[in-house]
Amino acid sequence: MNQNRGAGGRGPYHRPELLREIDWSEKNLQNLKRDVEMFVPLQGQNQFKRMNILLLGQVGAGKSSIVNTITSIFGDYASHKAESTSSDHSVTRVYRQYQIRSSTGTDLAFRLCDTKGIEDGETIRTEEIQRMIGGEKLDMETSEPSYDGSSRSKFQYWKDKLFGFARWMRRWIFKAKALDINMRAYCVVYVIDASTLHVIPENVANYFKDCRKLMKQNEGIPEIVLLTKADDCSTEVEGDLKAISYCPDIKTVVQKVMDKFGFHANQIFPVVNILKDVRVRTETSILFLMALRQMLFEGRDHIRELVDKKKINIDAPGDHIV
Ligand SMILES: Nc1nc2c(ncn2[C@@H]2O[C@H](COP(=O)(O)OP(=O)(O)O)[C@@H](O)[C@H]2O)c(=O)[nH]1
Ligand SMILES: [Mg+2]
Repeated sequence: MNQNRGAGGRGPYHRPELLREIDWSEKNLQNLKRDVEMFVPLQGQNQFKRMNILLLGQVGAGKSSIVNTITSIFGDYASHKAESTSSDHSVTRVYRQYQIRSSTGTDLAFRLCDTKGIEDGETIRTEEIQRMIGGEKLDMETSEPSYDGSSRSKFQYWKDKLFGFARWMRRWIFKAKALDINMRAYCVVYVIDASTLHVIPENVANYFKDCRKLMKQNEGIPEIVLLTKADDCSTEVEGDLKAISYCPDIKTVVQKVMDKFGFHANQIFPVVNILKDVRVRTETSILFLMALRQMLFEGRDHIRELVDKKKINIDAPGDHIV
């Protein structure tokens, strides 16, 4: 019998091409969880406590929900620690780092850094993104994105210069190099709403392009895309999460992200966040853990490269762990 023909042999049968081969078994879930729980940023170097993962994207794309989903996967209950919003205005007002813990309460070796996100019509200066990558603690309280040159007043310009100089002095005085290594981001995640990609505002698209350039300039920080709300752009996925690996609608969105922003397919992970669920479903966990493992492993390779190139000094005197 011809394998390429559908039931009844009425015409050619095309099995939808898989986006990514996914093993949905409980065993795979346990393996993925173990890989993430055992992760250390740099083997044999306990100065390196945590690897920071920076979440960037539009307000409402699902960044805070991602923090909640990942917290829930390890906590074995649905957590809503990171405040998620249903309006167009962000409730994540500042840059916030979330320490993820296992169900036994031990700190895992990575942190998710939730950002306010870009709003429709807003322009974020690249210096602001650069500071987010650097994870400067000072900015945690003040990382409200600012507007670019055209709308910046002279006063704002000199104020920024003064604060920049103060930050430089602080670093120089306190030799806070180790603060930097534990605060910096070693992987960046672009959070994109799959259901509204076709109407993504121009400023948001430009923001992603600027970010990509900046990551290249920063020794090629690894980049991953989390394509959220896959359930909102495909009824098939809404009914059965497993359809995410072959559904043509999802494949189309992935292709669009590749074309628009120049990502490779293996950098893009379609996901669905937990929203009202009481427990995290196995399929949800597998999708997120696959993405998370990729972020951690790529981040670790990046850290090794930085150490080899002497771009970070893990033995700097005066180091202190954050
Ligand atoms: N259907 C669906 N809704 C989602 C998903 N992720 C987030 N949302 C909803 O999108 C809205 C914005 O989410 P939020 O996490 O606050 O976005 P943030 O502004 O990027 O932090 C909230 O109403 C969420 O419930 C998802 O995967 N599927
Ligand atoms: Mg948020």
